[in-house]
Amino acid sequence: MSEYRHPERFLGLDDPSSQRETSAAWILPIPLDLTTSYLGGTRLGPSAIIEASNQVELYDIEFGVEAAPIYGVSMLPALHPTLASAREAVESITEAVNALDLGDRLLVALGGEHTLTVGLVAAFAPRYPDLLVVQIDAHSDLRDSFDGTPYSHACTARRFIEYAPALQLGIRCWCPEEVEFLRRTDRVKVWTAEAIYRDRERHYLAELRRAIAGRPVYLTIDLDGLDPSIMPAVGTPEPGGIGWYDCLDVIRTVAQAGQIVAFDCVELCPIPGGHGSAFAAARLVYKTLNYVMASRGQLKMR
Ligand SMILES: [Mn+2]
Repeated sequence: MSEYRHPERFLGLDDPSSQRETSAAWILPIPLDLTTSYLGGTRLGPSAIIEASNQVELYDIEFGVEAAPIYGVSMLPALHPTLASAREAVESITEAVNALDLGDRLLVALGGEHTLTVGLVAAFAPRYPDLLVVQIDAHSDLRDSFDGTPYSHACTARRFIEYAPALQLGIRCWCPEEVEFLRRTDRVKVWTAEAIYRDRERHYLAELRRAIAGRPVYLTIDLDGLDPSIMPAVGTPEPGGIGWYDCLDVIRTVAQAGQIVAFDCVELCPIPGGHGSAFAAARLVYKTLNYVMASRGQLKMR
């Protein structure tokens, strides 16, 4: 495995918009790639997103400004979890996040495989007792165990709902165990990718708003939740995913209806010629940052 490297700046921001102390958002690259089951390579996801971010246009038409320099984005050194076991990797992420002097800054984790979300939710749940997880994903990730570990990326949601209940959007792939679990749990509410696609009146956004109801939210974006036509570079591309504008609608609604305290963007698995996926991921992270900063009063909708 080659040494992990990524560019030093996010969105090409230079000083003073990227100073650690004054930035309202901190980017934490976590190049974890331990339990990936199909195509490996998610450890290269953070560097690809950061590199692509330097090509993203800073002007955001929804807000009518070059948004990032207004609130500031600083990049933290990459977090390399302990790799002794998946459980220890997750625990080391929680410890590292707990050691950050975040204040009320927004933490943005870039993965890396989805397992890392468990460590992050475990860090944030004690600070926000009413925390909800909103998960954009093709998979419900509710298996109790996979490939011999309860900390596989296929078990991500099953583990984090031990800390906070979840709203899942974009799901289109289940196993019988997950379907059965969904019948008996009240910890998970699902909007399938097909339901979102067929709901041309967007009633689901009002339901989502009601389900969030002002609560603190941890948002986890598994990029395979998006349709593979816009996001082919993922380990397990499933057809029929969320479209770009539907995804922005979801994230905008979540940011307005609740308070996003942290988010992650995971499972980018760079493939040759796949820079379009890295760019879409970088653009999605930037849009999410802007929606959160707008909800915090730092930007105004035009
Ligand atoms: Mn997934």
